Amino acid sequence: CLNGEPAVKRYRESGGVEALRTPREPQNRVTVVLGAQWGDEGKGKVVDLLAMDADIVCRCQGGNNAGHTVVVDSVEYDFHLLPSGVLNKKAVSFIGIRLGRSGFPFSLNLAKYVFPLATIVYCFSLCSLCFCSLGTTKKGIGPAYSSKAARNGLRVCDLVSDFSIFEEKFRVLASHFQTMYPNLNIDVDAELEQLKGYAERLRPLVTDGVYFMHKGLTGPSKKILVEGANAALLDIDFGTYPFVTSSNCTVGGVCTGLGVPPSHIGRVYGVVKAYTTRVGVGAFPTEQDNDTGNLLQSRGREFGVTTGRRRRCGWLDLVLVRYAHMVNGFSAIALTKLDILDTLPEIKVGVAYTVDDKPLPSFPANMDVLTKVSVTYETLPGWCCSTEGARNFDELPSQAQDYIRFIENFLQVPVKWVGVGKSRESMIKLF
Ligand code: 2SA
Ligand code: GDP
Ligand code: MG
Repeated sequence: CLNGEPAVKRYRESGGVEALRTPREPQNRVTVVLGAQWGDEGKGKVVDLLAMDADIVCRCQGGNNAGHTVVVDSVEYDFHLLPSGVLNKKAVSFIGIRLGRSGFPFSLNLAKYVFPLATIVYCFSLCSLCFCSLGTTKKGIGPAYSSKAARNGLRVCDLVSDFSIFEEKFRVLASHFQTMYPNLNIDVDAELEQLKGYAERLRPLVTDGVYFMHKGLTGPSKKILVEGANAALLDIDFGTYPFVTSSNCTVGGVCTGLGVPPSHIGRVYGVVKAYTTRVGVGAFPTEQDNDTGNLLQSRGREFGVTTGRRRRCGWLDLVLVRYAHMVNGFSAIALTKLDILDTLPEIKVGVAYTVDDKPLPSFPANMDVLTKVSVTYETLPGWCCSTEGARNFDELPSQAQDYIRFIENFLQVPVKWVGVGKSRESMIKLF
């Protein structure tokens, strides 16, 4: 106490208290890119574009269930865990907390190593209430996040600290899971040997995420980009539960995943595909299980990047995107894959839901209700010509321009980019 006295005196005399009480604008803010539907909207491509002049590119949630595609100079890259901005050599790539406070992805993989076997991943891929399939990627996402909530997860900060303590915890945990799942056969010594090797390789790459982000946010001007994985309707809290992933894929996940204060959240860009896809199971009101769906699937090459599963396809559902906007507060939208609609003579857009002829005031939280909704569509004329070569808004056919304006008007959010092909160049910037 006495030691601190001179410091307190100096603080009082300098009038520092006044300075502290004066509201200050946060210095740097993060720009966030989020999926606004059920994933695979083209987030990777948008992140790659924005990352060209970023200083830091971060992943904040999810795991290697994600598959983000980036096409540069005709080379296609699929990212699962690494941020899609990794192609910019000047930017530091950073992977947020997952199960631990240290900035590295390993905590998730670690949980997977604790429950490595098919039995457990399989158990977590079923709904515990009715045992129906949840359509997961079987990458261990459910087990990892369950372990986090059960507070028995081993974290990356454990791995890179004293390995003998880590080993002790690992053995206890392995025997706990062997008791829970008698068929589970873990070669604990072999796992530990492998993990020890990983610990050595990862230690130099691990940092305390909170300090790292704080430094980036409060130091000299920096462009910081955050890449959301999965999407709003797969969010564990706001998505189509239980057919969701286990993380928060909406904007709150940025704060909890990176330790970033909300005041440092800047622009939030929602990525919206010009139609809708869903990989896995669960209600999908605008799904077209017909020729239209097949056309979108084949023209859009809609296959899962991680599992290779065929994606279900349907019309753009603006009720759903508006709901995603309510949760995320999009500053603007990147509308991708407009070119996939090029051959359609008319295009439908879902604008309202009814159940038993009664309009629903909001996107239903209850999946039994969502399964029953009838969708009211607006039909817009197609353009029946290629948009692939368009490089500015004026070069798009007038019907395509109207389609974009219709979306903006419905959502009351501006469209900032329009995608007309896979490559970086085929992203039209509107403003
Ligand atoms: P999980 O594995 O526990 O996260 O699965 C839970 C639900 O989340 C869905 N999910 C996804 N949806 C779209 N894309 C994802 N990534 C891959 C891709 C998917 C793939 O980019 O194509 O390859 O199949 C992704 N990851 C998870 C999943 O389908 C479940 O509905
Ligand atoms: P993410 O998970 O949101 O990053 O999306 P994915 O990479 O899983 O799926 C999007 C797919 O669409 C990838 O194959 C992209 O290369 C592709 N893609 C992205 N934008 C466009 C676009 O505007 N037009 C076309 N034709 N393909 C696109
Ligand atoms: Mg994807």
